[in-house]
Amino acid sequence: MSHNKSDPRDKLRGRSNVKDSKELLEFYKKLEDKSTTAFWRRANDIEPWEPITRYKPTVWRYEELRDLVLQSAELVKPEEAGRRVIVLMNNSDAGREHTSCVGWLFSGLQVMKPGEITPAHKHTASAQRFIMEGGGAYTVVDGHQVTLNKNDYVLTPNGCWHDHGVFEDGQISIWQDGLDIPLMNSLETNFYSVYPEETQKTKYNTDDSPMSYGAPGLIPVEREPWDKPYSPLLVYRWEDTKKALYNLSKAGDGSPFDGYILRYSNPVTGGWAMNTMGAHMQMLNPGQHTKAHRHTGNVMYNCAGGEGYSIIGGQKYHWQEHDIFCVPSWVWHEHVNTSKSDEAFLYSFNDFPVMESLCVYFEEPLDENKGHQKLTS
Ligand code: GTQ
Ligand code: FE2
Repeated sequence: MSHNKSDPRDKLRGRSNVKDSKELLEFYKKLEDKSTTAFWRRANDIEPWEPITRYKPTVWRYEELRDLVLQSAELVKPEEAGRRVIVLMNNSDAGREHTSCVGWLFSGLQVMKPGEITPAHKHTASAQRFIMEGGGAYTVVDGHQVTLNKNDYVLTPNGCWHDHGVFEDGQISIWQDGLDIPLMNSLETNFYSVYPEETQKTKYNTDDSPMSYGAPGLIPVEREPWDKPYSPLLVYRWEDTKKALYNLSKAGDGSPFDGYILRYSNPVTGGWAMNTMGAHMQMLNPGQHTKAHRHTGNVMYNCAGGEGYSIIGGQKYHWQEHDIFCVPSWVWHEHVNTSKSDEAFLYSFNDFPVMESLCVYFEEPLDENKGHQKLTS
């Protein structure tokens, strides 16, 4: 966290304001020799007045990436690559250092052709996937096979065995993976194992998870009570999500910052579907321009339909279907649907569950200028 800008508040009592002198510089050298340092030399950097993200708003345009992703499918085999994924990296030193798309979130585009599989494995990192293209794909999570179609949202909770594939009669499939790999590596908690066989044998009927837990407000009673620390619903179908958004739009005004927005939740607890990452789908009405706010926590967006732009940190970033962009911690943002006739949909995933469980989720609206940012060129 580098805080090089001088802030007039740094002159206040309680801030570090020590001038270097010859004696002090000699003293600092002696400290360094003993693996120590003087707190006041670093205090203003490590105690910023407010969060200073090292990540930059970044856009990944699907038009530019799609061909490269498809090329990867010709160049390497998924079983050789382990996972054939093109990683999205934040346009910043921190992004490259941590293989991060923003903050502690990793993301990449995974492609699979009909008949291909990704070998079974598990890791401490949790994963979620947003299906951008294709059909006739599936994943197997701890023996539960889940079929996947466009705009479905699917979970691979931490520690679950998983392998994926596309059926022989399916279509080439591209999905956006979101994992907490940078967080797990920063916490130094990341374990990885390979399954004894290339793929898991499914242990349940295909789609038993959505067929058991996918009906709104209804939880099966004939099963063992669900006691795992993540959602028993492993896939959230686009047709259900879309219907729920249109219904929500008839129920009221929605959020001033996000339009109509739904959280993918654990149907048993109502909480987040997984412990470290959450996700939303939101809908903006034709012409809607939301108000700006900012919050701690990092967000990766994927336009699930429609077109518009977001103003992030005072700059405009246009998006259309399947463009991906990020909003780093504590950066102002607002969204605009530029169509006069069609709704716009934004899928997003985030690290809010981490922020909330550590009691460090903070949020504020922009008060000035009627809640809209001034554009900086
Ligand atoms: O599909 O299991 O993008 O383990 C990165 C790591 C996907 C996966 C990624 C993974 C996977
Ligand atoms: Fe994985």
